[in-house]
Amino acid sequence: MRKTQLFDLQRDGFTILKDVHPAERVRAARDLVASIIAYAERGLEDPFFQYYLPHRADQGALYDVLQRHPDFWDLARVPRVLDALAPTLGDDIFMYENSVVYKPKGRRNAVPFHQDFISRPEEPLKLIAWTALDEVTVATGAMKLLPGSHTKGFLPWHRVPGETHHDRIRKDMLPKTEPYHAELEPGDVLIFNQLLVHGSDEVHTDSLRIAFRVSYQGFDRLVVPRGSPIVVRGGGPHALASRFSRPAAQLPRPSLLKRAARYVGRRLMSI
Ligand SMILES: O=C(O)CCC(=O)C(=O)O
Ligand SMILES: [Fe+2]
Repeated sequence: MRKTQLFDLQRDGFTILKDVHPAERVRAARDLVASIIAYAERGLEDPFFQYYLPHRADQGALYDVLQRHPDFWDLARVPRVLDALAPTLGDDIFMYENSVVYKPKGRRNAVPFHQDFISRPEEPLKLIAWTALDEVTVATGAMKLLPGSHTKGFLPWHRVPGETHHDRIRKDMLPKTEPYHAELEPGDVLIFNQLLVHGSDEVHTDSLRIAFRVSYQGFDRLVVPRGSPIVVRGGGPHALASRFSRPAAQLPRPSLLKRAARYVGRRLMSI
């Protein structure tokens, strides 16, 4: 087993959990991803298109796979990962979004230095669990992490329209920290704070360097970018009562116009 330095989520902005998933689980997920990529590359219909983001096999991103393929639950809900999130997020945790990321050969597949969800700074903090399904080395495109960069808040950034990873940290504002290359074995999990500056180089190897990533949030405020909120741990009536104490009858009702639009939308969807 490769030796991994010890990193602390609070201090460094990331940590690495070794051997979280057994080999059979990783292999099953890896096979599933291969078939999803093959389907996406054929350009077949996406029955989920109105709820979830379309897969981008050309960019090495398959979105919202957990909602489409419940087998991913085995990777997303493992106690060791949730236990590592709990000191930061609390005991009630839900999934914000999830995706599979990989390095398609022959495509521009570099990921410039960025912080996750930088265009939504008003939202609650997210932690990301990045599960290696393949061996991850410098040669196959390991994530480059700037230890401690999460302590500086959101950094000045700019958007490059038309690029896959369009939002990136301004080069002159990057912390002058030596990047750590997170080399991982299949089944290891990298957990990082969304504020941690990270990216990865362009590589072209036969390994697709597939990873399954989930971003998680606590219950301070429920926000999801698309689809529905999905509770990953806790969230029972006791937690709801302690956080959402207003009687439902007192909540503001959506306007007549909104209710009418929703009704028409539902009718159209049932056609
Ligand atoms: O796949 C990569 O190299 C980068 C992915 C990334 O930025 C992320 O998972 O947040
Ligand atoms: Fe990222």
